[in-house]
Amino acid sequence: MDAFSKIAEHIKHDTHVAILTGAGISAESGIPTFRDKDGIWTKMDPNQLASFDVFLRDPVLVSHWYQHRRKVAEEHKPNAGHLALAELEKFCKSVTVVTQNIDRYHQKAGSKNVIELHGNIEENYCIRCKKFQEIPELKDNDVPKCKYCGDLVRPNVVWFGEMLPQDAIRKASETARNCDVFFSVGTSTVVFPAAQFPLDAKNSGAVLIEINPEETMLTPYCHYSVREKSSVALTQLLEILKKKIEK
Ligand code: BV8
Ligand code: ZN
Repeated sequence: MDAFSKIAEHIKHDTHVAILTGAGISAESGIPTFRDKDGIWTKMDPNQLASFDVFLRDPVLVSHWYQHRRKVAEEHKPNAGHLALAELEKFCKSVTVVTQNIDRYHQKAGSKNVIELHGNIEENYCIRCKKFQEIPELKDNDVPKCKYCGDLVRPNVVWFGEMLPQDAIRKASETARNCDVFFSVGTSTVVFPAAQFPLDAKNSGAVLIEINPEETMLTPYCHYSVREKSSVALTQLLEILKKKIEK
């Protein structure tokens, strides 16, 4: 029996499934990952750009960088991997997507239960009065200024050194501790605290499954680690679950 058939055996109508996703699940939508060879914005190192200090030092660079990523997310769309996770909800008791991604593709694909650990690229708020607001198209050296107090407006994402939203952490921890099956899909598992959730799930007795073309630090801890692209693996898994139902 191949890995997918074995994995499908763990997914029944009363199973609680959790999935941690990273940039890899959006790679096949045409959204570059962070740490793979085909860099995100040619020479820009996203990890250097994902920080409040850099934003304060160079608000033009960071604001235009996020505007560029927002445009990329708008110009592309969820792929078969996102759609398969949304469809998975039909085959088990609950599906909770815990994503590190900010593109909102899981919601666009129809997943109903999504926890955004690192915020999202659509919303923006003022660094001083914290008011959320739309920002205009930035040109040349424009920076987004608050329409209420005039200070800088930033993307609603979690940068390095910043706390994750308390609510997201609480819900993700609860999900990891109470699920029966935990998938880690398309993430290098180097960023914490996100990378802790698969281990918490396993320590709470869940079956831990990884889907990634490469090995990661999590691989040795997994019950199953499938060297495959997420769209291929998740579509294949759904096909098996559909056949199981037809029997
Ligand atoms: C915090 C912003 C504390 C939004 C991001 C030393 C040790 C441990 C931890 C730390 C440390 N030093 C510092 C830390 C903490 C730090 C951290 O973890 N650093 C790491 C780099 C060492 N974490 C933090 O700072 C976090 N905050 O800890 O706060 C605190 C406490 C009290 C008070 C104040 C603060 C904040 C972390 C969030 C940072 N923000 N993004 C944005 O711009 O997007 S993180 C960034 O990395 C993205 O969000 C991304 O999602 C995340 C993880 O990357 P991945 O998604 O995994 O993407 P990656 O490119 O790495 O991997 C892609 C994978 O996909 C690969 O494995 C590839 O093989 C695979 N793949 C490719 N194609 C496919 C595929 N898989 C499937 N199918 C395919 N087709
Ligand atoms: Zn303001």
